[in-house]
Amino acid sequence: MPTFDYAPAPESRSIVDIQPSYGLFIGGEMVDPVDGTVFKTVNPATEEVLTEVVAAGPEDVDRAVAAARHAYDAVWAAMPGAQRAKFLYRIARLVQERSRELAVLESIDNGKPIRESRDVDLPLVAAHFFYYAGWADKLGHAGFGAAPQPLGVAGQVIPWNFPLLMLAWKIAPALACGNTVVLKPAETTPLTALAFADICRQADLPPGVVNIVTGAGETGQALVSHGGVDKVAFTGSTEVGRAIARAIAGSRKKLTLELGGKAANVIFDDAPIDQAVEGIVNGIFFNQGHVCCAGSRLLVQESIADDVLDRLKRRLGTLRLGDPLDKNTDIGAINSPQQLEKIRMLSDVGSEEGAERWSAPCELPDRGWWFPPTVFTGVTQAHRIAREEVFGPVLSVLTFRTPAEAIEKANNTPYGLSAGVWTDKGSRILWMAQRLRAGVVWANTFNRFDPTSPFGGYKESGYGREGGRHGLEAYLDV
Ligand code: TAP
Repeated sequence: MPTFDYAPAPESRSIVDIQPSYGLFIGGEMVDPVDGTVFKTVNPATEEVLTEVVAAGPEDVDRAVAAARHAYDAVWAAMPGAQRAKFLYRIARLVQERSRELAVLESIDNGKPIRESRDVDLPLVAAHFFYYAGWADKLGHAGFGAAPQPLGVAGQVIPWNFPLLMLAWKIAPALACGNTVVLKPAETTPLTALAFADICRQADLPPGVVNIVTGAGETGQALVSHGGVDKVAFTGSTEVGRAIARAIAGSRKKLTLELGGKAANVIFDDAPIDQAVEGIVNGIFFNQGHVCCAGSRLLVQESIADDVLDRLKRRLGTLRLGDPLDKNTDIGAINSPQQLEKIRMLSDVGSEEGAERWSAPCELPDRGWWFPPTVFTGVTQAHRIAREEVFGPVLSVLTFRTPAEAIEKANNTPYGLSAGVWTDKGSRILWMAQRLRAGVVWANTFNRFDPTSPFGGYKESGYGREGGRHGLEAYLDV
């Protein structure tokens, strides 16, 4: 337990100016919907209604796709790469200039701690635009032929766990390659995408190059199935990813899917235990566990399991849960009541199936949606909490005796997005990395992201890569 209490250190909200309602960003302007309806977006930490946004209808989506097509044909595709790069650099600089405002807005709309939106999300958003700005005039040297061509209009649908960062992952490479985009943010986190629309205007981005249509699943469905879209990029659940793959099968659309995960974080007995415990905490409790590549299955070598668990529980007792805008907060709010319900349901199933449940002793605020950091021990591979993505602050602990057993258990999942290995031996890291069926393998660290590094999955975690040189391929006609 902490030896002293922290005084509250709230970040001021005054930097954020939330309008009473928002339209759609189409053709460089905020416009009223034609057939859309409106819905409210809520602060998950307080249940306060923040503003009203549009659920775009099929005609609105049609207008956005037409604006993107016009911008593609009239300006963007033919623009020299060095010119496109200037716009991307400008966007990156504006994101940096407005990063405090965007971080506060993200924390209000999503519920994530300001420490994370300020120190992780926003720096990575800017880094993505800087990185892909650098590629825009060098596409002929990226390994996809001497003069690779863009695809056209990209329809992009993103989830709520890293709203602005997922937007950057989608928009930066698409624009660098000469495509125009229509992006749909998640229903519960539209506000930073709408702030990004304002950044596009500030950057003088030609109208229609970026279009933002807010809405729920139906809006996403209308976008990905629209006949004028050449490329679909989706990040979200495996279930919706499957539906999208079915919906566009047989069309000429190119598709990338970044889906769910159930990563193993493997701790060997020669690992530096204190660092590994920090890695476990960062792996599953970062962003309330709403992370596709979260280390949600801890595989710990049997001989050190008791020691690791003791230290882990002690460490979890020091995490502070509460106001996302407080700079001391480690664990913020769960993004929506639906997600909280799913976390509760799967945790209850964990108990019913015989796993032992432990939650960090912390008070949950009266209003808003919260779930304490929770650890299940005595978990077997048959348990649902070991197989299904909880997408919350819930860790399942399994043990192993030999490296071969660790590999077998780590790979025993329909997913394959990421994995972590903690050991003192470089040779073991390489041995493990060659055998783990995961798109990313972290060694003696976890949840580290870099725009230069490709990210993506095996099996039901999807196909295609985002980030790095590989991320260009998804937006080029190759
Ligand atoms: P989903 O429910 O799949 O939603 C993702 C996005 O798709 C949202 O914008 C959603 O709109 C929209 N959508 C829903 N139904 C659709 C349909 N039929 N057609 C087109 N679009 C549709 O996922 P989520 O709950 O927001 O996010 C959590 C999941 O995302 C987790 O499984 C997580 O692992 C995964 N994820 C993966 C990655 C990578 S990089 N692999 C990164 C982050 C998250 P609404 O907002 O209205 O639901």
